[in-house]
Amino acid sequence: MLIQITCLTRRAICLLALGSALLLAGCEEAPRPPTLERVRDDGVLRVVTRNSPTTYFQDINGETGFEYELSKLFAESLGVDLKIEMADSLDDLFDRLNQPDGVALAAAGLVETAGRKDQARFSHSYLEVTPQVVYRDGERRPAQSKDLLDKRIMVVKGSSHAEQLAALKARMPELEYEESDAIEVIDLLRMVDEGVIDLTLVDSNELAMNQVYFPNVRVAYDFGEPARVAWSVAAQDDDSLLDEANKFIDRVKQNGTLQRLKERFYGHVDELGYMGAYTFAQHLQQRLPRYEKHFRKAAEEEQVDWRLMAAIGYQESLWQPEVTSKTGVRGLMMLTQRTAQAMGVANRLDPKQSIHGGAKYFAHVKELLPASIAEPDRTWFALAAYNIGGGHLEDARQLAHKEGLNPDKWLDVKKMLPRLSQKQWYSKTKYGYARGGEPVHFVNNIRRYYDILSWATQPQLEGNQIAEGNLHKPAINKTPPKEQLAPM
Ligand code: BLG
Repeated sequence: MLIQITCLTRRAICLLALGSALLLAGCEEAPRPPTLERVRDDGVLRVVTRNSPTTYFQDINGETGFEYELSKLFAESLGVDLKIEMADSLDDLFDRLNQPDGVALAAAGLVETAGRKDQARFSHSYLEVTPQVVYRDGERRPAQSKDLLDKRIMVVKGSSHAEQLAALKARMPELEYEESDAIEVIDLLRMVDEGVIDLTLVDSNELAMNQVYFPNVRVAYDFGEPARVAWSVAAQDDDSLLDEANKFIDRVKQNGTLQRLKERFYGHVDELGYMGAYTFAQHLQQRLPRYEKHFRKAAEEEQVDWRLMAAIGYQESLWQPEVTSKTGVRGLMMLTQRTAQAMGVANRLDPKQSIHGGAKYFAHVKELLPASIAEPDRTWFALAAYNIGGGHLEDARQLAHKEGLNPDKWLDVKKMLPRLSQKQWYSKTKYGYARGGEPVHFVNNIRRYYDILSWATQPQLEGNQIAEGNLHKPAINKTPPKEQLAPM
C-alpha cells in the first residue's frame, strides 16, 4: 500500500512536472508509467547481463549462473517472467539500460563506482569483492603500486579496474596500461596464465570462480578497498523498481537464500582450497583430455550427462586410471570387484572399461531409485547410491522418514547419512553400519566439479573441445565471440 502511495505521489509529481514541460514545449507525448508498473504490465522483467561463470551461462539444464538465479527469484517475487539479454561490452550494457525502451535492470556483477554515476543508480549490494592485482606464478610478485611500472598491464575498457588505474596514473604518470573492449576478465586471466601480459586487475569473486581454469594465476596484492557489487537501473529511472529490488535483496540476505547462492556459485575455492583449485586446473588441462572421448561415449550409451561422469571420475581418482583405495576399490571410476563383475568390466585398471562400467552402474542405481524421488534430487541420490550402495541409502531414507523429514529430498536425507556410522542409529537399521559421511562429501564435491565442467563445456562453447586441448580455455579466443563475456 505504502509503495502504491509513494508511486502515485511520485507519479503525480511527474505528471505535474511533465504537464508544465508540455505546456512549455508544446509537446504531446504521454507520460511514461513508473518502471515497476511497466514491468508488471508487460509481465516481463528484462535484465541485461554478461555471459560468464560469475553471472550467466548455460548448463545441461539450460540457463544458470549467480546473476541469473538471483534475477529469476526477483522476477518471481514480482510475479513476472524473466528475460535475459546479453551485452557485448560494458558500453553496450549501459546503452541498453539507458535506451528509452531499454532493459529494466542490469545484473552483471557490476561494482558501483564514481565513473558510473551518470549512467546508473545502484541497488543495495549483495556481494562484497576486493579488487586484486594478479600475476603469473614463477614471476616476481608485485607488492605495491610502483611494482606496476614497466609491466604489460591490461584491463577491460570501461571497467571499475580501468577507473582505478586511471586514478593511479593521475598520481603516477609513468604508469602504462592498456584498455580493451575486445577482451573480458576471463581472457585477461588466460593472458596472465600464459604470460601474454604481466598483470591484470580482477575482483576477488572472479578469481575465486576462475582459478580452477588457470593454474598459473596468483594474487599479488589487494588493490584498494573492498567494493560493492549491486544491480543497477538507468540513471534517469524513477525509484519504483529500485526500491523493490532493494527490498528483495534485503529479504534474500535475511532468509539465507543469498548465502546459498553464493556457496553454490562461489564456493569452489572455499571447498577446494586454493591449492585444490590450482590442482584442478592442472588436471583439467593435463588429464581430462585423455579420457574425454570415453566419458562422452559411455554417457551417450547410458543416457547420462558426460560431465557428471567426468566429475565422478575426478572425485574418485583425480582422473588417474591406476589408483587403488585402502578398501581395494580400483580404477578411474573406483569400482568394487563385485560392481565390476556385474557391469561386465574385466579389467578395472583399463580407463575405458572403468568409465563405461561406472556410467552403466550409475544409470543402473538411478533406475532402481523409487519413482517418488524427482530431479534434481534423483541425481544426487543416485550419486550417493553409487558411493554407499542402495541398501544403506534406503536406511538413511527410513531414518529421515522417522524424523519427520522428507525421504525424497536430498537436503533431508544427507542429514541422516552420517548417522549410519553411529551405533545408536545403525543398530536399528536394516543394513547396519556404513561410512555415512562419505557419500555426503562425495555428492558435494561432485556437484562442485560438475558446475565447473558445465561452465567450461557449455553449449555455446562446444567448439572448444577438450580433445583439442581447449576445455580449460572456456571463453577465451584472442578475439572472443560477442556472447562470451565476463563481468566487471
Ligand atoms: C561402492 C560401490 C557400491 C557398493 C558400495 O561401495 O564403492 N560402488 C561402485 O563400485 C561403483 O556398489 O554398494 S553395494 O554393492 O550395495 O554394497 C558399498 O559397498 C566406491 C565405493 C566405495 C568407495 N568408492 C565408489 O564410490 C571407496 O572406495 N571408499 C573407501 C575410500 S578409502 O579407502 O577410505 O580411501
